[in-house]
Amino acid sequence: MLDKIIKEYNEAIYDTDRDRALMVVHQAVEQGVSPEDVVFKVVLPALDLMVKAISENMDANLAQHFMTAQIADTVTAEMIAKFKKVPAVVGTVVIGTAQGDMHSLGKRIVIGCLKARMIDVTDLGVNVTPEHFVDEAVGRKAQVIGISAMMVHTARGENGSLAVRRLLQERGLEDKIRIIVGGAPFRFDDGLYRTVQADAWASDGVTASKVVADLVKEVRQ
Ligand code: B12
Repeated sequence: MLDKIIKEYNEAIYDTDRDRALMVVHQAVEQGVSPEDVVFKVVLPALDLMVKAISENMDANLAQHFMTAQIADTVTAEMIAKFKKVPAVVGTVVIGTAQGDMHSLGKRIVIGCLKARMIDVTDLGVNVTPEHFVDEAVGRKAQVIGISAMMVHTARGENGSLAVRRLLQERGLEDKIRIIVGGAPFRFDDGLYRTVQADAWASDGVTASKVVADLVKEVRQ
């Protein structure tokens, strides 16, 4: 039965048909599939598959990628409320687009993926100042600051990750908060994250959720 549900769910998200995807999971639960299986055997593998389709053979487009993450976010939130044992939150992240940068689509995909992996995320929006990143991270006891930058000058510039790093140093927060960056410039130069003094980078939302989980562990050790 699970194979049929996986197939129907994957078809629905490839068609960017949110209603059909939700109907598939609702029917699955009515037929006795556990909410845990819906999340771990249907929704998360579907996210992995979409990223694979995008990155390896381009057999998917941005709308499909975007909707997969948004649907995963919705379904996961709904299913977690029905879990027998509420899963522990993996970690807390504040994420935003660097100052001067208004691009938001990639960040929204990342947020959907993080939430689907039980990571608590606050979206700080676009054009976020370094001070706001750090103040919000401290206020929300976040272990990770996520900075999205889609343009070369906002990725490399003085108001993005470099400034956030400087503030963390000045405020003595470097052992409590890690920085992860992402966006097109980091995909073109996989060493750029070091240049801008971030702790890590990720090429997509699914990878980001795994890297964030590792960063949270580092901070908690
Ligand atoms: C859509 C788009 C826009 C839209 C943005 C709409 C929106 N709400 O986001 C609009 C039209 C508003 C726009 C405006 C501009 N844009 Co524009 N835009 C793009 C475009 C075509 C796609 C970007 C996108 O959404 N990609 C899809 C998403 C899914 O991919 P992604 O962002 O890379 O995100 C993935 C990963 O990078 C990663 N990721 C993303 N963020 C994060 C964060 C973290 C923490 C992690 C771990 C991972 C991660 O995960 C995501 C999911 O897989 C790109 C070209 C391109 N192909 O990249 C140009 C592009 C980024 N834009 C560009 C430019 C120049 C501009 C403008 C200056 C144009 C102008 N003259 O006005 C303005 C800038 C305004 C501003 N101050 O920001 C240039 C940048 C050039 C450069 N090298 O710096 C590009 C590269 C186009 C080009 N070839 O010239 N843009």
